[in-house]
Amino acid sequence: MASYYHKGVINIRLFIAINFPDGVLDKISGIIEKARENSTSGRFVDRQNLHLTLEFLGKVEPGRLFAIKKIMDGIEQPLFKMRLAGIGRFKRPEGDIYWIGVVDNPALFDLQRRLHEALEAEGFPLEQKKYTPHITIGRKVRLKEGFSICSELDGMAVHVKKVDLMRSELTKKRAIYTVLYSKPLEERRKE
Ligand code: 2AM
Repeated sequence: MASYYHKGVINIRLFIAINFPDGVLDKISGIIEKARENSTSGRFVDRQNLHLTLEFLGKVEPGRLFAIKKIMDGIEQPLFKMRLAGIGRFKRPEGDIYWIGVVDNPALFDLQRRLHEALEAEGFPLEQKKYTPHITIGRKVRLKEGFSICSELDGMAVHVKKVDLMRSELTKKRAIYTVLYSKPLEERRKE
């Protein structure tokens, strides 16, 4: 608890993400359900928590929210299309992490890089690891012998029309994510 407090202010845990339309969430949830039925253990991500993170900010003073919104308002990236890729897995002794990848996409990487640079220039301490776009679907997962998660959405198009500032509250049972602010991406201007 102590780490939430700094000079008497309660910090909030934030990240910036792309959330998905219902059709995409339905498809991913279907994959998760099959995996859940064919697993012996695992913490699978709830439908409403599925997202693609652009930047994880960690604990931030509420007074800094305005600066983040201003940076998001400055995004010049027009709306774009990305495609989902296959299932990835990080092997872990306690059970594996499974995720859905995204087909290499210059608009996505450009958006992420610009956000990252703008947030850093405003003094937000960010992680420096290489950006690997992924949608986590389950953690600590052990699948039944002989079952492997089949993506079914390889190549599925996702139209990215907005970028969301998310609050993350960690409870004992689950994470609760709330959209605090949305920045709509604009139609590409006609020449
Ligand atoms: P993950 O799915 O790979 O765990 C909210 O926690 C989102 O921020 C998740 O998408 C999570 O990615 C991402 N994230 C990135 N770095 C994080 C960190 N150090 N701690 C928690 N979440 C992080």
